Amino acid sequence: MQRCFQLATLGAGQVAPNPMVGAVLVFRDRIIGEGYHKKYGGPHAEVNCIKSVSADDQPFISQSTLYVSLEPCAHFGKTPPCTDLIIVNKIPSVVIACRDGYEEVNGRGIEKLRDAGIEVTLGILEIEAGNLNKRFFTFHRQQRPYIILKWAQSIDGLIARYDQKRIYISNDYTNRLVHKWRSREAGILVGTNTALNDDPELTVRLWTGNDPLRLVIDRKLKLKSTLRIFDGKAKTIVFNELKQEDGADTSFYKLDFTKNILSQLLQVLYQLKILSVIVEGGSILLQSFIEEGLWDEARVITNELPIGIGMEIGQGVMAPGLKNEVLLREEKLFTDTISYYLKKAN
Ligand code: AOF
Ligand code: ZN
Repeated sequence: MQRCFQLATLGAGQVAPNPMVGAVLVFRDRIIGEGYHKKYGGPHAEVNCIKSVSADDQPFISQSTLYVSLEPCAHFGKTPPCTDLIIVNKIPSVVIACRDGYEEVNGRGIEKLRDAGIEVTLGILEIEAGNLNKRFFTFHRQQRPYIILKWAQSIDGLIARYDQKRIYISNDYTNRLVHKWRSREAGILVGTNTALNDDPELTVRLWTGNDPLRLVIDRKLKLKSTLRIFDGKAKTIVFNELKQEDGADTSFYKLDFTKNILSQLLQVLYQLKILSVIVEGGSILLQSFIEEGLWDEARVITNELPIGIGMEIGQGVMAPGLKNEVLLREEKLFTDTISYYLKKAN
């Protein structure tokens, strides 16, 4: 199963809104096939696994055990059901890490296998499997994207200057890591002032991978089209109260700003099948996610250099304050410390 997870992870950033899935076929303690879901719309892990079996080993398929990190699907989606493939290949035993939370599947795959007389073992490394596809499971269970809050702060807890001049807090190594993070998420969100003052591009440049969908809140549509987020390098959605319009590079979604906008915004993202979103500022927007308990993970970068030497930030905008957080781990990248937090379960 560990090997299934390793394989599954190779699909990171390529398979959303599908989950990452890996499969391994074992005959008498020997792996005879391996596969993973490589690309959205492409063959599932089980298909690639069975296809990988060499001609010499093919006679053993019907005596092997299939390990798979997610319940095999039982529905016709972009591809035919994996359960049928398993049944046709007469695989006698299937070991599954966890159920598929997608309503089209959700237990039906397991049922179908058992009905066909296949021995099914469920729940092997289930927690790890849940973590692996935390975005997918949160999306289907909570009907909203998985939300990651991210910010960089100085050692005295400031994230921006009062005079709105852009400052660079995290170092080059951390910036590269942040681009890797971006490549793993389906959407990236900033507030109006961050888009205006920092003029961020919000793309993946220091890493390879797909750009997330750029998301910006701009109630009165005051952001100029010369800003980098409108450069057409990736698609941008503007949440506003004035217009609704679908464009090739930029789309506009109307929200009711007299009501809670975060829940409306997340509803739109859910409909667009955006599995995850990384919120990169500013402080007010980040804090509103925290206040409403609408977050799953926070990644806080702290530049450890003393003020005056490292950043000369002076007085500025205070970093958000987390609530109900658990510190998962910390890592050091040269002058930066990166703290990973999870929100406590309600
Ligand atoms: C599996 N093995 O490797 C994956 C599964 O549109 P489709 O046909 O690609 O189906 C997508 C759904 O299938 C997805 O929402 C999830 O429930 C399941 N993903 N299932 O048996 C796989 N990636
Ligand atoms: Zn499948």
